[in-house]
Amino acid sequence: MTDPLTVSGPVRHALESGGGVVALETSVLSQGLPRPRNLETSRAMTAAIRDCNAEPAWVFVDGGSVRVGAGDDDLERLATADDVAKVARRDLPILVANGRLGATTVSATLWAAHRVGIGVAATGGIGGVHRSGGDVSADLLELAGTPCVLVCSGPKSIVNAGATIERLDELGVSVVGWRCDRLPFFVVRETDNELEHRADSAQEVAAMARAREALGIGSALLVCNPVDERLALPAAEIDSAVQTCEGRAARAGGRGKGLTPYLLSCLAEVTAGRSLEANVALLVANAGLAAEIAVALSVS
Ligand code: PSU
Ligand code: MN
Repeated sequence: MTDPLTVSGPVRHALESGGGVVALETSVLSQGLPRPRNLETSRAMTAAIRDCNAEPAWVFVDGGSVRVGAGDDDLERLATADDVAKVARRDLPILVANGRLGATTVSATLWAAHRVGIGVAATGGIGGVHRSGGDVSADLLELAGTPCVLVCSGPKSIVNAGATIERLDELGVSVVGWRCDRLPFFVVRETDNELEHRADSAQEVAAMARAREALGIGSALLVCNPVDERLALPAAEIDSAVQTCEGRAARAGGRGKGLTPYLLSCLAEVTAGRSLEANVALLVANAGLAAEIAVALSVS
C-alpha cells in the first residue's frame, strides 16, 4: 500500500526549516470556479503566498494518497479534468482506497493540514447552514475539532449567515473580524451580525493562535476578511439572486454535495459574473493574509 498521506518536497522543506506554510483546499478549483478562471486563480493565490515568503500547500487526493503540496501539473489536472471528486473528510478513506483523483473541501483540507503540522489555512467562504435548514456543511464540525487558523471571507453567501454564526458559537469556534466589526458574507462585505472580536495585524492573530495552543483548546480560530469594497455586491441583490438559485436548485432536484457548486455557478450567472469576480479577488486576498499570519506565527 502506498503511504496514505504524503507531503511534497517543498512543503516538507518549509515545515522543517520553520517557515510559514498555508494549507489550501482544491475543491474551490475543481468544483467552485469555472475554467479557465480556476487555474488562473490558483496561480494568483500561489503568487500571493510566495510574495510573503510562505509556501502554499494545496491538498488533494491522487493515486491512493492524500497529498499535501501540489505541483503545477497537479493543479492543472485538478482544474481541467472532468471527473474530479469533491472530497470532504468523510470521503477520504474511499478515495484513498479506490485511487481516484479528488479535490478537498475545507473539512478534508483542515484534517490533512493538522495531521502534517500545518496550522494556517485559507479559503473563500466557509460552508454553513443552508437556508433550507437541513443541509449543514461538514466544514463546521471540522472547525470545531481542528486547532488551526482559517482565513475566509465569512460564510458563503448561499447559506444562512445568522444560523451559521450561531452554530459556530455553539461549536466553540473563535470568530475574529479582520479589521471589521460585523460578520462578512463572502461576496457581501457585511451582515448585521456583530462580531465581538477583531484583529488589525497578523501579529495579533498570531498571539491569539499561540494563546489557543497554550490553553490546549482544540477548535479553530476563524479570521473573517471582508471582500474588497470595489468588488463587493449589495446584500439585497445577493439575497434575491440566492432565492432565484435556490428555486432553480429545488426544481432541478439539486441536493447533497452538488448543491454548493450548483448555487455558486448559478449565482455567477444571475449576477452577470460579478459574484465570480468578487470570489476570485477574495480568494487571492485571503491567501495573502493567511501567508502573513503563517509567517508571523513562524517567527514567534
Ligand atoms: N469557498 C469558495 N468556493 C468553494 C468552496 C469554498 O469560495 O467552492 C467549497 C469549499 O471546499 C467548502 C465547500 O469546503 O465549498 C463546502 O461545500 P458544502 O457546502 O457541500 O459542505
Ligand atoms: Mn451539504
